[in-house]
Amino acid sequence: MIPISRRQFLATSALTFAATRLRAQDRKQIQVNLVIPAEAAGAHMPTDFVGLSYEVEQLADPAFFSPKNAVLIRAFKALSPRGVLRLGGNTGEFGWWKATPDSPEPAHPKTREVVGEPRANYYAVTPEAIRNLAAFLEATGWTCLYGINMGTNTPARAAEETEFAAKTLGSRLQYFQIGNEADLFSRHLRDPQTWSAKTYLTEWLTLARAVAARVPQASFGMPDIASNMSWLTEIADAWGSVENPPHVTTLTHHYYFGGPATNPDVNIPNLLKPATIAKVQGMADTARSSAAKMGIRVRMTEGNTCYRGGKQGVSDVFAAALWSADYSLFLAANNYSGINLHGGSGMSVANGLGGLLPGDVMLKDQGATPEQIATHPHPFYTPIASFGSDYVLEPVAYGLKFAGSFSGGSFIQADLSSELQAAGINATAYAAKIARGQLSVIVLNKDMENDLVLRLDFAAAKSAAVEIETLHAPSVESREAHITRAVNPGQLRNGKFTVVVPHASALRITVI
Ligand code: BDP
Repeated sequence: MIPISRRQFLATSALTFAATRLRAQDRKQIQVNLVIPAEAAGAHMPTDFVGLSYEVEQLADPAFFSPKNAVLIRAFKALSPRGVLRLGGNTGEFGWWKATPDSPEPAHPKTREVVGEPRANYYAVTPEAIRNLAAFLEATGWTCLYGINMGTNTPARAAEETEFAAKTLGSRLQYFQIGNEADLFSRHLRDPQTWSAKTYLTEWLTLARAVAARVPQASFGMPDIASNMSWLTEIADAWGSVENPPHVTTLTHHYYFGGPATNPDVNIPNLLKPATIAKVQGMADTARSSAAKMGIRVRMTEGNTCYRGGKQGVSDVFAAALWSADYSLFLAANNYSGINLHGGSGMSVANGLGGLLPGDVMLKDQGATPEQIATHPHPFYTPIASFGSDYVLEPVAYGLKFAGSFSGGSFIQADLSSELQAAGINATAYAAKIARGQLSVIVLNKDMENDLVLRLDFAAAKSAAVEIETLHAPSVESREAHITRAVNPGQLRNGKFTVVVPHASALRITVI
């Protein structure tokens, strides 16, 4: 350390003090009053709303989702006591079912090698991997959505694999998904001249029927599209004329805020601005009305901040926690049955994307050595990251966990976010009657400058005691996130409670 003289020290601290004062002066306190009605007439948030998405290729290492992977089990449980693990992703199209150690690798169909698209890296899915997965789910308390290959599979192999998976996973299996982001198959897996929602549905029905013939109780989620929401409308319109339709319980789609990492628009201010969440409304409306037509629910089965592996400084910092909390609650309030944020090992995600992830390429530009890049253990967006033999929850997972505290509750229909934004603060709020009938409000102050002075009026509160949980970090750029519970934060007075929600933080206030 360079020694510092007292004089220099005083000069530096005076400067720091002046800077702090200046920042504090710039900062405004915006006061808003919100009345929280008691009627919970809004959407119900299922107890298993929270979820993660991993590449199917993760199964190529049977030791990953295994009862022996105690550190990963602990991380899953810390995120949710009843989450949903979705297996899918681009690598899902290249897994083949290897029923016995002697089963020969089948001949694979020819696919096009397209730069930037997933490469045909085939790997085997074995009974051992599925047995370990079942025990891993048992140990975590989670269930799964099991993805099988559509891109390069045959109906016979699909039937064989799902038969084994259904038998082995038992009640830990919610449903099967066949194919990942088939709306993008025209790029490398199918003929762009003929590929459409219609041809997809025909192919999907052939595979699903082969599965249902062998596993009569099989349920399905579909179509797991990347972004072409018109497929949902087309499928819902066509569904009525499908004879003896397989048992589909969930309409599924994906969503990434932006990407890839090299795109300058993928930045913290854009991630947090009100329009980011508002834009998702159209997507949610299409999904919801299509699902209603089919008499089923919607799930956002894969997504995150930034596609192609995420972006350093955006996907892996506290801003991502504020985004994921807001986005999760928004979807839950829009009647989604759940959300699965994508991640996993760097290798499996990179394999699904045809090589080095853009974020890793950028690491190289910042002077990282080839070894550092080759061994970068996780994509920047992953909710659970590996460091050596440890697995830790990343900020984006903390946002999901924080939102998950409403699981089992029902939303109170009140557009609190509009009231906050009308007052000039970049904040959103959701109110719910949670599991034991308690009133609870989550307020996300995504404003990077202004603090929110919130006067809550719980007109119908039956108790005066409150509990406060805070989602916070030193700044939006911090590589950390914390959830802290306040002890004795105060009492309601005539149902009213005033609380400050500091800029770039979130609070959950519950009448207990
Ligand atoms: C989706 C794929 C997934 C990728 C992800 C990404 O399903 O396999 O890892 O995007 O771009 O398209 O990061």
